[in-house]
Amino acid sequence: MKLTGVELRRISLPLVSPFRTSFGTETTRDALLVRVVSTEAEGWGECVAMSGPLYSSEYVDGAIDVLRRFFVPAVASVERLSAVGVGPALAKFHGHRMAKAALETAVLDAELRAEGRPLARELGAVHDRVPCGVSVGIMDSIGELLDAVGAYLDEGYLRIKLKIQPGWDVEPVAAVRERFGDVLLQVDANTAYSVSDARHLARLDPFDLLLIEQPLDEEDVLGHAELARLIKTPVCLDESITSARSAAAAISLGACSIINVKPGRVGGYLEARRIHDVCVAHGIPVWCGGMLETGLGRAANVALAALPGFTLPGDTSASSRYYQTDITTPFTLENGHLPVPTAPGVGVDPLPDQLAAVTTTTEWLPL
Ligand code: NPG
Repeated sequence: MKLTGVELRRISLPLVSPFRTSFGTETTRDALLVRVVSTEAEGWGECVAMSGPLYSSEYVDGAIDVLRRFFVPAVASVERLSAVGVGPALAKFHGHRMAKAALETAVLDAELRAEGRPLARELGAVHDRVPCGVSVGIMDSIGELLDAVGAYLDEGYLRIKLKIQPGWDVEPVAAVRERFGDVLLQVDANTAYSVSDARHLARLDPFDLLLIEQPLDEEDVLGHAELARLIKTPVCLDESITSARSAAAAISLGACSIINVKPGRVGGYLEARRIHDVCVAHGIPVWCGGMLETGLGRAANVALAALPGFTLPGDTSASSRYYQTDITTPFTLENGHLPVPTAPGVGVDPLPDQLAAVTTTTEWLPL
């Protein structure tokens, strides 16, 4: 494949309700879309970086800069580019995995579209629909939280994830358990605790949670191993897992018994599949995380979540959980599941009017 140009398109979509985590509150999804144009086809990738470096060190302006200055020129110089060649072409550049993932996904999408092959089949998917959970942000009151959880359960979500932080943990979990019985329930701390909080976190043990996600700092892998020995709730890692290698190390150290796979965090769908394979080999369940993706990123995440090792419901919610109007045909929940796209590539296209309405800037990089 020969690339003829790359478009960097920034979009801004209002969320249907503010999403509060231990690192901040999002009211609008400020995101970057990468479109590659080749002689045979075009392809799309969604960059999951946020406006500010709060979830990880990456942020949208940084992603645009590194793509424009380093990554796009590096792939432009590759003869006969294919998706598997993107990682090696960018390997000399440190970090910026979300930006790398967006470019690799766009190239992969173009390649698969040109060959008429769906992403799900390419990755090794074995299901035609995936079970869906929903991530529920921190709220001002328990009453507000119970209303939100109740509404999501009424819509059919099969698993609830509660965002927690010091001061908002045992009480909301207890309230949700009491009101909604044995619903599948897990919590996500986004690094808000330290290992000295182990005794406090053990107070979550009686609630039979599926997992606690990333309680400690992303670099504190040994701390997670220690915590895992002190609490009964299974420890799941998110931010700490940036590659198949770091997944293998965390598993070997006993730092986690479950892994959240987010393709953007790990540099793309090809590395995400390698993490899946490492986890399957170790008997570690995985599930697909979410970063408030539009329909474009969601389509690819749903394809990944259909691999055999994804045995827990993902943060792969319906479009309506995030946006009044998505930029693709909306994903809608059917009995708690989303359908795996079957069309070539990521399997969905941005709707031109919707896309134009939310675009804030576009930059065309001719090659
Ligand atoms: O459903 O897409 C979704 C959101 C799931 O909670 C969710 N994502 O830490 O996993 C996370 C969190 C997140 C959202 C992180 C946005 C960073 C940005």
